[in-house]
Amino acid sequence: MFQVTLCILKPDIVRSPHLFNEIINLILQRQFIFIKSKHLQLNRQRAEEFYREHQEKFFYSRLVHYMSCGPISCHILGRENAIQEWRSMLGPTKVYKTIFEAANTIRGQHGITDTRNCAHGSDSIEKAQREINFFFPEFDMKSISIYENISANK
Ligand code: DGI
Repeated sequence: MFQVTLCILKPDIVRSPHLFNEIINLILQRQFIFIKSKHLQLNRQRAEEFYREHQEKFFYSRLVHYMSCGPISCHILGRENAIQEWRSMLGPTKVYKTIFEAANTIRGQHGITDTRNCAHGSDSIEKAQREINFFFPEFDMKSISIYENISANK
């Protein structure tokens, strides 16, 4: 099934043009299409809102600090099974786990710590909708079929 997902390249990636280009190329090689892209910097309040499901967790404060410490790059990605495909390219949330099971993933290659894990991907259809709406409120989910056709003709 054709799906859309939210991809965020976090501050450590955006501040390195070399890594940024490398990851964009990897995404293109895996047959994703870039439907919309935005560079922006979250303020603390917006970062808190994006991660509010984690507000009771011990890492919340450092997560919010990290996500608002510099520009991030947000993308709506589309392809067949986009949510799971992008998550599997990303690798596990916790970077230490990549040492054993997923060294050859984006987090395995470029994640620095569990907080600074370099990139984000939505983990369900509902989350993808909420997260896309958070960064791209102007995006009409009903327009997805247009991108499905573009993707099919690639
Ligand atoms: O969807 P994910 O980003 O893979 O994972 P998530 O929604 O459970 O967590 C959101 C972010 O919070 C994650 O990308 C990094 C951070 N995080 C999650 N678990 C931990 C964590 N940070 C630290 N330091 N320790 C954790 O156990």
